Amino acid sequence: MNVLRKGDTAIISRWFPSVHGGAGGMAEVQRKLTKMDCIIEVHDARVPLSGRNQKFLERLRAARPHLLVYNKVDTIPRKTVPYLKKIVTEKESSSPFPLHGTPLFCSATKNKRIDKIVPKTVKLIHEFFKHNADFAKLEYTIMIVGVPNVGKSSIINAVRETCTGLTNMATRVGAQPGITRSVLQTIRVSQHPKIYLVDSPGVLEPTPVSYERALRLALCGTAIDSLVGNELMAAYLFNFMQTRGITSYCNYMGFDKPVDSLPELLRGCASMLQSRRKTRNFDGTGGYSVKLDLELAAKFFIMGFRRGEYGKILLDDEDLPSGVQGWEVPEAKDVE
Ligand SMILES: Nc1nc2c(ncn2[C@@H]2O[C@H](COP(=O)(O)OP(=O)(O)OP(=O)(O)O)[C@@H](O)[C@H]2O)c(=O)[nH]1
Ligand SMILES: [Mg+2]
Repeated sequence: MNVLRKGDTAIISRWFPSVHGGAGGMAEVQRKLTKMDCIIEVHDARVPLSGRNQKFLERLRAARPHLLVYNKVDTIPRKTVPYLKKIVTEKESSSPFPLHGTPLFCSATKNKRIDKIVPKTVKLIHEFFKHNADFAKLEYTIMIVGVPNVGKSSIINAVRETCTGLTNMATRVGAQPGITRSVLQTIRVSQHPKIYLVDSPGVLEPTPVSYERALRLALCGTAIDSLVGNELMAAYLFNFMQTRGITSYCNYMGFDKPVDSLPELLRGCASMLQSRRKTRNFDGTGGYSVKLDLELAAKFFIMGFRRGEYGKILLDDEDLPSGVQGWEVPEAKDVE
């Protein structure tokens, strides 16, 4: 899983395609970046290492203050956060352009640490430009960048609500990747100091390091499911859970005990959902066969993960110290 063969990178990069803005979108973001006072890079806390586009970010950090934000912290065990901060900071310390400040872990939908974003950003801007005598500003424009579906627009809405009390959505949010289609108008999120946030489409293509990392990103909804394939994602998720002894899918899927293989899981799930697919027989008889809909079962299994039904699960868990688990699962309930 970890070693990419020739051609694999091309397949993987198709999973994160131009619908998110592609080269045009990236160029648009880069053009706008030169006018920004700061960049907030947003990631999904379940994959704190898998989704970074290192080259782009290093170039960026040389020119602008940059805050690294991990959103959706509600989806990972709270005890892993201090370790993740340390792991990310250590990995970045060898970069020619190390991180500005410490990464912030927050949740837009649960309103966790959203109130820290504006003060942290203003502090970073002041530190970055402190030797620049021309830099005396009363207002700041900040762009939010990141891979698709990590919650960039949700963060803008949440910051705006925290700072102004306005609860209507200033920018559209959705569970599919590619909701924000172009660099949008600036949205004022704070009056004192005057701060404008600029939303952007999820144009940062992750650098594909391995199939494993690409599949983790896909499980978090940053790719187009139909291009990756639900059964491939389900196979990865099942293997991930099985190797860690996570069996919390049983309640959600109506199993009274863990299953041994993916086919068993998908067949059991399709039977539980009573989902069958009618397919034409190509044997000249003109008849039809009815089979269990395993594709739908795979989607259902993945959806359970995305909705947090199996508990809080950190996917990039390899670097945690031994004895610290990357998952926290609900108590097993008796199946009726
Ligand atoms: N669990 C959880 N879900 C979140 C959080 N923030 C956002 N989401 C969900 O993540 C999905 C994507 O949110 P968006 O704000 O549209 O993400 P985006 O990065 O702007 O996406 P694109 O514009 O498509 O690139 C939505 O279903 C949100 O409800 C969070 O803190 N926790
Ligand atoms: Mg968006």
